[in-house]
Amino acid sequence: MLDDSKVSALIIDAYFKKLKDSLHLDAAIVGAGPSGLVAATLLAKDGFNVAVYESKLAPGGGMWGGGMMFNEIVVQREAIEVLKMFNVRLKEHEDSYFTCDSVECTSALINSAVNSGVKLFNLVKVVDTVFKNDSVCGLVINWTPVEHMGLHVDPITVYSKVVMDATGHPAELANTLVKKTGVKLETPSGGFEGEKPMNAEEGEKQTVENTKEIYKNFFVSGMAANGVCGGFRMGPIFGGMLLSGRKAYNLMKEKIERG
Ligand code: 48F
Repeated sequence: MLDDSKVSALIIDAYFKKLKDSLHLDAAIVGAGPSGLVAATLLAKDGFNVAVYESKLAPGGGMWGGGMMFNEIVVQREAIEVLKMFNVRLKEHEDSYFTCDSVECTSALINSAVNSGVKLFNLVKVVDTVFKNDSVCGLVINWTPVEHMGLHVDPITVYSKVVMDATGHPAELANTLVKKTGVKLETPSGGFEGEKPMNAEEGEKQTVENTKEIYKNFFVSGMAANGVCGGFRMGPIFGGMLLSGRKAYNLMKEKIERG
């Protein structure tokens, strides 16, 4: 006989174990778009304790819908080796362009992340950083519906050796950090530069160049990196996002190991 209370107890116990195991992390990544998922998966594969927080119900960010809801994406040759790690099928075209099904690609990234040991918390919105001794050392999290409904409920905190803003176009966390602390970031002006208009060629390069530690223990990847550092947007070509995720992985790994 099926016992409903057992079903509830199993869900609660499993979730609370995940939550409790995430109070002291090696890496806390905000946003489950392509750059955040690639970085998180590679770190978890190396045995680091990694959590990704995603405010929406479905992780995957801006990759599901391809370009204007045509669910195919373009990836350039330089990024193919990253995609191959996730077993995504690709179709090769002339001039070193590849396409893949955006639903297959997005679900493969999500599946690999969870399979590699990333603790993925959907419906959780990151609302702030924890800031001590002039460095970022954690995140402030709450349920997305609490934030959306404007309920007067305090969030909770998690600590992490490194934190990454992978929130895409809004670069929400970096923006909040600057507004609240006035710290100087590793950007041309030291402040939040803001994203530039569309220029796929420049944007693709810049999203990788701009992937870095912009403040102590605080990294940016993907479109958030271009938002903070003043790079161009690039539309439905995703090589830069994948390469940004891999670069972020290398930088964060080095930082965690250095201590
Ligand atoms: O935007 P997104 O896919 O990030 P990305 O890795 O990739 C950008 C591309 O998808 C695309 C593009 C390529 O040409 O320009 O836009 O830079 O995913 C960011 C994720 O972060 C979540 C958001 O719901 C999305 O899934 N997010 C944003 N703010 C928060 C958040 C927050 N405060 N807390 C938790 N999740």
